[in-house]
Amino acid sequence: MTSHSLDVYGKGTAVWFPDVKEGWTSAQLVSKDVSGDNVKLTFLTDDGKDVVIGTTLTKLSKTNNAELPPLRNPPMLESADDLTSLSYLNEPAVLHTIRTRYLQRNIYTYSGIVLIATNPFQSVSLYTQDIIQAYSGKRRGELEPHVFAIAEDAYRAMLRDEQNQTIVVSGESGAGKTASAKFIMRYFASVDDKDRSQDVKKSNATTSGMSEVEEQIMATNPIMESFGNAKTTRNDNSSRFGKYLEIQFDKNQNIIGARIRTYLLERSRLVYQPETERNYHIFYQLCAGAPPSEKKNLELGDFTQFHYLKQGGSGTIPGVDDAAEFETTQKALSVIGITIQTQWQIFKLCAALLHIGNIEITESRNTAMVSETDQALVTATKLLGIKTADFRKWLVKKQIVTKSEKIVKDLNAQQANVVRDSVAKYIYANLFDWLVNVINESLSNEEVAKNVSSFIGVLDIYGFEHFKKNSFEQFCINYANEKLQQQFNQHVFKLEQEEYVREKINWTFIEFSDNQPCIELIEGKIGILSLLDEESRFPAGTDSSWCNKLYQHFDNPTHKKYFQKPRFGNSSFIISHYAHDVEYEVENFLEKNKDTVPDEHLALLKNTDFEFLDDILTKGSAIAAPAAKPDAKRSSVIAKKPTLGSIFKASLISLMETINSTNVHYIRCIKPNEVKVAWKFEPQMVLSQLRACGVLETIRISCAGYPSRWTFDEFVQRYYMLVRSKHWGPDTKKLCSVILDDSIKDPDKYQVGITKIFFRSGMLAYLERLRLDRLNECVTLMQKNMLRHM
Ligand code: AOV
Ligand code: MG
Repeated sequence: MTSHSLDVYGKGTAVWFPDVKEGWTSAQLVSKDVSGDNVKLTFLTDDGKDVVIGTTLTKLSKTNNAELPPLRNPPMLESADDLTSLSYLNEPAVLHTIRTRYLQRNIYTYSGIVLIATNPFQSVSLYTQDIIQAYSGKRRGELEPHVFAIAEDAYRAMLRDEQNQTIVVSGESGAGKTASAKFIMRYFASVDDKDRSQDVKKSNATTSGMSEVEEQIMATNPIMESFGNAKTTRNDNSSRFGKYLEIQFDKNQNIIGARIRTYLLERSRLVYQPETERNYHIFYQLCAGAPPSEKKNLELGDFTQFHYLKQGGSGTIPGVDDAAEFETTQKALSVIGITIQTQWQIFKLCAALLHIGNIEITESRNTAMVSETDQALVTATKLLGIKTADFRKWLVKKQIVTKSEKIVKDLNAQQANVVRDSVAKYIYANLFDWLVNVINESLSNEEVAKNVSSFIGVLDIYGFEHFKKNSFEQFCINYANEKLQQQFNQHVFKLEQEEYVREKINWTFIEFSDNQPCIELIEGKIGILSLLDEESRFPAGTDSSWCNKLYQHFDNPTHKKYFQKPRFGNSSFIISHYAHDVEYEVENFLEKNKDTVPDEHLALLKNTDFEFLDDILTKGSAIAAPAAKPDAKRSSVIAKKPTLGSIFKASLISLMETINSTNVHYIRCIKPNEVKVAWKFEPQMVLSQLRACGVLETIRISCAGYPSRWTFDEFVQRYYMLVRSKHWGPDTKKLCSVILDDSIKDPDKYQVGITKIFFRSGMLAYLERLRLDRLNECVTLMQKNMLRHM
């Protein structure tokens, strides 16, 4: 045997060994003994330990060196800005590169088509106007990896292919999705592109240099965050709703509008916050920032005065001045075009909700009671413009309608609390949707919509969550992330490979982990959600009867890989998500899914004297029970009302359709440590995120594959000028091969399929350069000719 794959392991060769704390630790080969078939390798790790590996040549060649430690890259490559350019592409190499770069304060790294962003947890000077300008018009790879490069990429692709684009930002809670999405928005709003028509900017420019609509787009951030973000244990500014923002361009590539679609706002937060968490920012801002006269009118005080604000125990966030934030929110509302008067109606409604939360419900002999003179009751109903006595009555009683009669029954205190909270949640959800509608009307009216020629969408949803106690909200959030992960898998792996097969190009199939079974478990015909809906419709259904059905259906060998019954107890279930196993407590799932508000309350609210409340209940498209019809057959009305789970499922499916109809770009945010400390890198934590989000597998495929592809027609139309005109003719396929032969010397750089040509990464940039050179030549030639004839 002359040559063996063992040859790459020479004396001094650097390798990696697994390490509990560091993830991987480096080592060098110090001696290599081969006698006959036997092999003995001795390594010395960086922390001074000897590791001896004994094996045989036969085994090594059978397992393709699987027993030997993975190789380490030469130092020169170790801070490469694209992981796909590493010689040895293994898990330790990827981790080490991201780590090395992060410690050099480079938070961005490419991984083929994906941008990896590692949260610095500190403000970094990477986003100034100069830097925005620097990325404008540049091809990806010309400058350091950056979110701006991804934004520019999307913009160029929109121009070139006349196709809508989506930038999907993903990562776990607190990883930096919302921050990245905002930088992308800022890029589009502030970049001054020489190619773009300047008419709009000139006529509409404001002091910031942005056009009015660009300023409005930026103003949506503080508004949406005030009403939809909150402090959680994972993130001080955690998004509690999902958002798809479309930035709309006209045919001259000017930004002319925007549209926001939101996904399931977490409602339970309004009435309950776990320890150390907060309610939505807006309430604390209002309490801290309202001027004395308004405070008096709305009977507001310190946040500690309100049950809805103090349950988490921490009402302030280090480094955040709620009063100052309140000003920012107000300014942003004004920029969107919401008058000061309307703003105070919004805040009045918010105050009313806080007072609702303070209504004291007591119990005597199993019957709930609310005092007629309860101050919170009086204030809340006064602010809401509804009848105090009626509201009080329907807090503690319920009406049951049968075929022949109506019966009024007493509620106990616990039931009354649920009713009270349901009204507050209902109003807030409507207010939130109303705000989104107003923003959309102001950012993209019918006139604008007519002129939209394409859009770039930015998706920023709530990241994967895994708390001590997980409920319906975490279930929905993780389900959404599971769908996104699948979209990514499909994009990068499945569709890629299917196309190679379809186009009959030379290609070996690569395995990838498909999470379809997990999604099927959740949203399938007989899945967790459909069983939940079914149980929600049973009058006698309870959380635990539902839980038992889950066990019946899924606690078996077929579903074992994704569903488990916990070892102890009968009130929770475990799902093995792509990122993590999560145990969900079934308590309140049914209630949260049904999200019902008693008809009597709906009718009361409808009859309000407060016009604004009426407005948001009509215009806010929140999913409420249909307007109460006093003598309609209630049971059938309720049966038809869609559940939150089913609405969420439908909205996710439609989101996936939208995304799949666009050209997608991916940003993966990584949270480098649990404690939110600047520049602290916890290798194990990063590794598990890299594994979970498929970065490692993407690398494999990008390297082996052909990321860019053109149809023959498209290719000829763009690159015909690279060859002499005598070759030009009607046979496009033939012309393609002439152009390719002439321009690309290395035949491994492309493959010709049945309808398309496939290129290795980097080739497109190369062809574009040739094209530009050729065009410049032509221009020079023409100028010379003109001069000669003058
Ligand atoms: P998320 O959107 O991914 O979590 P955020 O974008 O809110 O996370 O980021 C959390 C915090 O990390 C921010 O408030 C910033 O303090 C910091 N951060 C993130 N990226 C950067 C950056 N590029 N530069 C400086 N600081 C940054 V959640 O919404 O919880 O899933 O539901
Ligand atoms: Mg967020």
